[in-house]
Amino acid sequence: MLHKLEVAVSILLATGLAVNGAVVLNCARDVDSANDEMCNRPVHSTTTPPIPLPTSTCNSTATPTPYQTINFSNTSWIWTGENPTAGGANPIGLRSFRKNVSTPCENDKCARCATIIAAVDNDYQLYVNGLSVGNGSGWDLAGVHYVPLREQDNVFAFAGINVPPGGPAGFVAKILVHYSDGSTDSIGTDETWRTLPRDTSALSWTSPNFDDSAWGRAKSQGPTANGASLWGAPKLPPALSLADARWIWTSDVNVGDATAPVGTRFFRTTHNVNGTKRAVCATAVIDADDEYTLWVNGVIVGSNNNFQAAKAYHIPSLSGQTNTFAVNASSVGGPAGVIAKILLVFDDGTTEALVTGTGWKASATAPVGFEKPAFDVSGWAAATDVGAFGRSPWGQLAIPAA
Ligand SMILES: [Ca+2]
Repeated sequence: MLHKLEVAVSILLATGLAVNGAVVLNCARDVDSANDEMCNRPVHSTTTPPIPLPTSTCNSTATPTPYQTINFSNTSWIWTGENPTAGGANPIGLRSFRKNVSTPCENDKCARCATIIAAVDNDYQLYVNGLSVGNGSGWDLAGVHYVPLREQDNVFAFAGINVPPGGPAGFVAKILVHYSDGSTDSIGTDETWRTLPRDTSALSWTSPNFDDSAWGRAKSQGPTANGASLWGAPKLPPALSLADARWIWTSDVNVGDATAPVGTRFFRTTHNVNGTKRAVCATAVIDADDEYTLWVNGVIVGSNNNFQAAKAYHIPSLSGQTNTFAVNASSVGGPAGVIAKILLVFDDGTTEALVTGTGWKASATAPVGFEKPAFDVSGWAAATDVGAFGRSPWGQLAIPAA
């Protein structure tokens, strides 16, 4: 039996998602039942150490590309099969789903990063090669996650949690693998995924070394095509939100100005890795009024001249420690601004967002080669903040879907 205070705590914890970083079981309904001891336990043994990525042996020949939108085509909602009726009610609690993906690393084609979209009834936590890389809730709107991969063998592990009052349970994901030569593969949830029809909290099941060969196969709860299952096709979020980025320009423009001098301006930021982790790849979303070119480490990422529509890019290869992003942007009339977010992915599974703001450097003039990492920006001023994302006349923009 739990005391009153403990009951209150377990109800507080019964949000189904991260508490101090650990996913907990959702036990509000059965606080006095025999399941008490299963409540509020982490989804896997926290003693499993993350296994860092080995140093790459593969040349990366991929170049930055427009972001490749993924979708849930050819995937199924899956669960354990504890209820043989697809879309039927399932027990409350945590279930585990694993997929081992082995791809040869040869001829400079090796797995490097992945984009993952996922949705669930009700909550999920995502692990890649034992690294906790994200979580999400709900079946209407997918989550998107950017993760580092090992070169050959990768294990994708999802904890799916059916929260009180239980009812149907389903999980769907699509994984887009980016290779070092610029090619891609996609892997979706289906009946090849491994699962067990019970709680696995006591197992180190998120570890890449865990042997799941004795596990059974997931059971389809219906395809993701609209109308073909209980949940249908989840909506996709933007590749990245720009909500916390600022419009910037040079100091000849003030916040909210409706006009700016016609001309080209130059912007840079350099990110240095903190600690021993290494940067692997990145996703960028950028927009400018009126046009821009974006570089990473002196290499062109892309350019555009439609201020009403942001563009997204996949940056397949970063330098491990220091990465420089440079933008030139031109205003041909009316207001002027640049707004961007760049999400860096590190080899320990963490990510960090760089957003435009006064931390960027800006200049009204720049010599040839200003985009090269070695260029000295010490004479440049801080960029001028000309407004929050959403300000008039740019509004919410059209941002490519994940
Ligand atoms: Ca449910």
